[in-house]
Amino acid sequence: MAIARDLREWIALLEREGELVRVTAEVDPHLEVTEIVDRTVKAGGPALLFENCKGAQHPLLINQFGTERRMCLAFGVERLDDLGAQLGEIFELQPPEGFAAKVRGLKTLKSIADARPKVVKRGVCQEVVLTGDDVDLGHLPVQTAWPDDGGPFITLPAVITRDPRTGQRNVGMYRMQVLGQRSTAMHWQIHKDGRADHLFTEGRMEVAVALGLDPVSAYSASAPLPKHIDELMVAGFLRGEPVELVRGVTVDLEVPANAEIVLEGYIDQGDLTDEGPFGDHTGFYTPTERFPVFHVTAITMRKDAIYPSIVVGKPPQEDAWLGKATERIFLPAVRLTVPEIVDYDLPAAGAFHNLAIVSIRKAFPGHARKVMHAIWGLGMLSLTKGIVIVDEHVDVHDYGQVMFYVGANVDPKRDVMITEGPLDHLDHAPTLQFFGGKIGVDATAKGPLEGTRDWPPEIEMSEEIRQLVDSRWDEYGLGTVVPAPAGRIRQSSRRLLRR
Ligand SMILES: Cc1cc2nc3c(=O)[nH]c(=O)nc-3n(C[C@H](O)[C@H](O)[C@H](O)COP(=O)(O)O)c2cc1C
Ligand SMILES: [Mn+2]
Repeated sequence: MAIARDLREWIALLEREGELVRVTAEVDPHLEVTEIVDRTVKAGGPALLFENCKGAQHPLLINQFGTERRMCLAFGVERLDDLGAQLGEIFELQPPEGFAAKVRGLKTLKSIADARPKVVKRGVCQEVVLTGDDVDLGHLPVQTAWPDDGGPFITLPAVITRDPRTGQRNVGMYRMQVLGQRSTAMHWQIHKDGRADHLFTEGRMEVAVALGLDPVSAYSASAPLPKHIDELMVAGFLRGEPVELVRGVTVDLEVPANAEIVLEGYIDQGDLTDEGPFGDHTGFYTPTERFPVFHVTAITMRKDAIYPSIVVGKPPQEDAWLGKATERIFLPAVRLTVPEIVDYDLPAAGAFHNLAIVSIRKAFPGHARKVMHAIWGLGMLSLTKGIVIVDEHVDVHDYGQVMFYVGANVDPKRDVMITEGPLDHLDHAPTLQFFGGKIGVDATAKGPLEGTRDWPPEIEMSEEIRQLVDSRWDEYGLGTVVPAPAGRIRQSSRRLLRR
């Protein structure tokens, strides 16, 4: 499946697939767009291109990622699960045996070699160059999303910085509150790479912000990669084609050549502003906090540039699908360090850091706790507040099934672990910001070595009778009203724990 190479190709693809509606009526980016989008997202509706935004000179694209189907179109895959396979191939690369395996291995190596961004001379993102007094963020249809928001916020940016120690690039998605014609706040949270780059920089730091990228590059800015890994390299790998970059006009940074809009500028050490409040993906307003000021020295654009936005708020919102992509893409990486993990699910309703459901191949007493500790030590997953561990046969994406095992398999005194550690920047529940309690629930089957009485077998119909009923179904005259029994619950890990 073809992957869109820039935002225009992406919009054309969405239109061909019946996944985009153009709205010509004048709408107000102040609150009105949010209400339209909130209803559209929750109904599984299309991407929206608002062509006539009150007070602005540019159209606004929103809800481009708002369904599983669009997410698959963005990445050129049939199912989101296929996303993990691409990275999985790299992690599982073994010295090949036989010709076919060698060819496959070479292909994988080539796709890694081709992933690095490529610097080119010219890019459409610089068709229009505005500097000095011509810079005016007021021309963009920046949304004020919720009634108590502190102002308009740029919500879908790819913020490009450089680590002064290594010269390595970082790209992060950090919202930017518009403060005036030529300045914004930069909301990089305490655990993020852009903030670390800033802390290591003395004096002035150059920053570039790309808006309106091809969907894979835009996604990559939100991917929780280890600091030394360039998000645009991963984008190139996932696209199967390197991201092209051009040199900035007023900054010594490279920016994606295909961007609709680029903001170039700088942040001075110690130059802070009040940021917020902001109706956040937690479903609550995050209060005002001090964050750095970003001064814009140039806006470069494509002709007739399209401005991208996203609404976050009470889940589910569009960002739920960016999160699901991350969940699927990173499963092989998680398994690389914790191979007994079969699958995991971060429910959108848990705002991603509140709850992780993890299925494991349990092999020894206390195994569930080992996996909890591993997750609390793993990249951004370390911020997870609650973890539920289930046996490998449980479908972690079926929350009813998970609740069944949490209810049935758990002795709260024995199987619940309360501990503490770092928490998400935005979590308002803990007594202290950034640090507080964690809960782990072991909902696996237990054995005598874990101090239980005899564990009863789970109810299952015999295969013989299932087949009999299958073969006689038509005779009963029930048609298809009665659904086939849900997936068979396979043997649980309790056998392993029995001596
Ligand atoms: C729509 C959206 C908005 C986000 N806004 C912020 C934000 O304002 N501040 C922040 O630190 N992270 C935000 N994130 C999460 C970061 O983009 C994510 O943690 C990413 O990994 C950061 O890049 P980094 O790991 O290079 O720092 C947002 C994510 C999404 C999908
Ligand atoms: Mn990063």
